[in-house]
Amino acid sequence: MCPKTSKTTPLLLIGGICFVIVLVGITGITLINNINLSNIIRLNEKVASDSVSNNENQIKELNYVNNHPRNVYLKLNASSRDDEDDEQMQKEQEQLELPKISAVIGGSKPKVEDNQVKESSEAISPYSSTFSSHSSAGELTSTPSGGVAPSSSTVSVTAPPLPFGGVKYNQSSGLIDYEKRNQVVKMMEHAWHNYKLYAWGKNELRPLSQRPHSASIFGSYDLGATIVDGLDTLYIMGLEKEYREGRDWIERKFSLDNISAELSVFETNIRFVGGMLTLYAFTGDPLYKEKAQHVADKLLPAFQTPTGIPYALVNTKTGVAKNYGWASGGSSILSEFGTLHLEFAYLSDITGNPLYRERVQTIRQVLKEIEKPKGLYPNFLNPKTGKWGQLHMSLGALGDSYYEYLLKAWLQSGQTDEEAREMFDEAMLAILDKMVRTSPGGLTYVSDLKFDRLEHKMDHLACFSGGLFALGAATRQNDYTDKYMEVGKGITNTCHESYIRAPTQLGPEAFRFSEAVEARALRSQEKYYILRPETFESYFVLWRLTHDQKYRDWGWEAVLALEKHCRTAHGYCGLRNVYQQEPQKDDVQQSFFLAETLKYLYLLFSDDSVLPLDEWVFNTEAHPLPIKGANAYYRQAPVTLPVSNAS
Ligand code: DMJ
Repeated sequence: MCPKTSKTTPLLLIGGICFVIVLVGITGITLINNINLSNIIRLNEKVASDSVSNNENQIKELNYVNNHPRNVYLKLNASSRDDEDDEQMQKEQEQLELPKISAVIGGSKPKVEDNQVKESSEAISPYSSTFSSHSSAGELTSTPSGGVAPSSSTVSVTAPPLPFGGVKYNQSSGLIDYEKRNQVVKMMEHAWHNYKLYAWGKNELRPLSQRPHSASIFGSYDLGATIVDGLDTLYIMGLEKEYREGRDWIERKFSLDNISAELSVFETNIRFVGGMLTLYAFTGDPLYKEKAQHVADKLLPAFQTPTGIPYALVNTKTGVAKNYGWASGGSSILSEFGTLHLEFAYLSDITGNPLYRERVQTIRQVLKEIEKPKGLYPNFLNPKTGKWGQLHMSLGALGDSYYEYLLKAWLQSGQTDEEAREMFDEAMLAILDKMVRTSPGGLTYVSDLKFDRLEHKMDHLACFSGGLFALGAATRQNDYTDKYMEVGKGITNTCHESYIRAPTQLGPEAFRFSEAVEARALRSQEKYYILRPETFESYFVLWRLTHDQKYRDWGWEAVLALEKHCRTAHGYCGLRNVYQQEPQKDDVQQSFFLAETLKYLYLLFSDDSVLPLDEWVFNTEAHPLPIKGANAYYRQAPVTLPVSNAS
């Protein structure tokens, strides 16, 4: 209450006190409203999850090209819709009373403009879109609002119409585990805030010594690797303030011009090009498309070889490219030159410049036509002669993501790139036959093969293949579907075993199988754990495809282990020996910990409608890219220029 009057109290003072009281009241009400609002959104999200059928342990088939309801809808509504139609769709959606989910992703309002590139001066609001719930299976709805300041360039490619109303997409969904998911968000905040504090703009953080770290793959320059790699995870988690800090840094600081860095073509592609492409798909912000193209252009000189198979390293200033001295007589590495397809193909589609796709298509042709020993792909190929180097084969280091990109190129194309799927099936059948084995204790593993000799050793890196086999099974029904799924589950189980057989509950870099040991590292240089994501990636994929609770339980075990052994006051470190009770920490917070490890764990505890697997395909650094024909955020440029004009 304010006093009425007083002879001794100056009127001005009373007025001031009243003003402050009113101000505090208004602020309080606003805060309470905001808190209530976010609670309501969360409640809606929970209700939405609870209301759908939860078909436990059923494998979902992801055959969406012809029968995905969105595609059916798009075909039926091929002609562009005007604003009136949009309004109508909005009304229909309201009538359906679809619950909205607060998980934020996506970008500027998707709207059909005769599939044209549109000049626009409107601000892009990357937080303006929300997932609608399961009856529409993660369709993105948009709520235009003010937002991020306009970027330097204002060209944006509009997205196709979203099928509100008219289509009922009955996708079963898992529940959201809020408590566990929030824990992962807190881990991300801890990792990011400490990077920001001690290594901002540098590549990675050294949490123990609280200073920056940079690996040679980043060419000894400050490229903000953790920012570019981690930004889409922040976006998915809805950490808006942190996202904006990162975007701002990229806009103001990120450039490869005027530096003479010797970059890894592979690492730069999967982390920087891949990261920027995902951010472009999410937001439609042209900044990211420009940066993705800028980086990819710096890599192009590496492709100037007699075969078109690129070198491993390229200098950003001189364009001089070369291979690693240790790689089998000047060879390029399968997992490196074979892991460019998703990013380069998508870059061509959003820029209208076919050059990038042509470069990776050339690599594809070489690999398609070359003779493969026993149907297998060796890890080394000489870019000058087009001949294989040492006949070492692996689904782990030096081979891994090549196989991943065969399946995913097919998925990304909306299952139209049949050549890629055929090459994938041929390769995986050979691997099943020659490299996948079962241990005496019944553990399925995929062994490295050197010439004709099985090593009975599996890299942690190969643990991604549990998810890969399962995804291969879920996306095509054929003679090998059941085998793929069985092996996918088996490998994921084995990787879990490699974790729980260590006192830290974290898995070693490589593990072996013999009469004496199973799923355990034997050599000291195999016992470390560097915050790698591959095992959690498989938990995530298997969870999405089966809804078997054990995958979430395993993921949670890993969260607890990371918190116990890898967390420090200033970020997360790897471990030097997972078999010690109190292992020494390695003092490096890898950028892929933010890009992949925490993203997959977050998604593991999220609802299926956050990045549905029939709309998004993850690059090998866990940057999700949209699937053509199934995802409104593909943002394809309408015109593909003839190569002579484009290059
Ligand atoms: C990541 O950079 C990518 O997943 C890559 O394909 C292999 N290894 C690391 C993480 O372990």
